[in-house]
This record gives sequence, structure tokens and C-alpha cells, in this order.
Amino acid sequence: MAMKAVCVLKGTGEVTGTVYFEQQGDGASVKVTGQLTGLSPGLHGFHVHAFGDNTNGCISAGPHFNPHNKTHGGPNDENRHVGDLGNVTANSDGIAEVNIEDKHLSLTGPYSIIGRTMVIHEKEDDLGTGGNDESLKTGNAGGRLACGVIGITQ
Ligand SMILES: [Cu+2]
Ligand SMILES: [Zn+2]
Repeated sequence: MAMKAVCVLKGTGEVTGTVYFEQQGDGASVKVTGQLTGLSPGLHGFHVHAFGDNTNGCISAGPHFNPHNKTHGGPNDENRHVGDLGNVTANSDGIAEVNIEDKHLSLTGPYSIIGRTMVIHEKEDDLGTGGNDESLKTGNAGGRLACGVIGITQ
């Protein structure tokens, strides 16, 4: 059965976005598409964080979604958090088109990302190659510009 989800990202500043998720069935890869606006040009870390909690803004979403206790990595690394989608790239108008196909995300089962939070960051994610402790936790992606809870859609 195909599953679809959506996430509307908002923050305290200019950055907003809408991201769609689609999975054709259990174990299939997840397509992530959409657009983010109001960014500074360049790369911005983009992750699924553990909690669907925005009580105190994006910080309440907690760390990267990491049900298998791995270290932070890039989307193409085997050793990565489930939530590690790497970076999106904003153009000179501050618009980032999202078009990702990911084999680690799921919209079904015990490690589903439904009800968790998508976060877009201030800085580039170093994908775990930064050579310090923080790199292996967050990729040194800096502040959380906008976020939203991932919810089921039709
Ligand atoms: Cu993040
Ligand atoms: Zn991570």
C-alpha cells in the first residue's frame, strides 16, 4: 500500500517550506519532494529529528532520528542516522528544490518518520567528516531555521 505524508516547515524567521513524502510500500525507498524558501544561498543541512514536538520551537524536536544508535553521516553512508538526508542547496533567490530518494526513511513500521520533525538548518551539514565530536552528532549544521511535524496525507 502506498503511503503519503506532508510537512509544512515554519520558524521564527523568513524560512518556510512544504515537503512531500511518498513510499510505494513496506521496504520501498521514500521520495521526498518540495520546496523551501527564504534561505541564504548555498547548502543547508536537512534532517528528520526524533520528536514531533515543537513546544519550544524547533529545538523541542530533539536530536536526529537515530533508532539504530549510529553516528551522524551523509545520505549515501551506511553508517548514518535514519534522519540524515544531507543538504539541500538554495539558489541565489534563496529557494531550495527538494528532490531526494532515500532508502533509510520509512513511512510505515516501527521506524516510521510519521509524527517526527523535519528540520532545515542554518549551515551546511559536513556529513560527519568535520573531524570533531559535533560532526558525528549533528554535522555542525548550526541553528534550526524552520521545522514541521510530518503528518499523514491522502
Ligand atoms: Cu537537523
Ligand atoms: Zn544525523
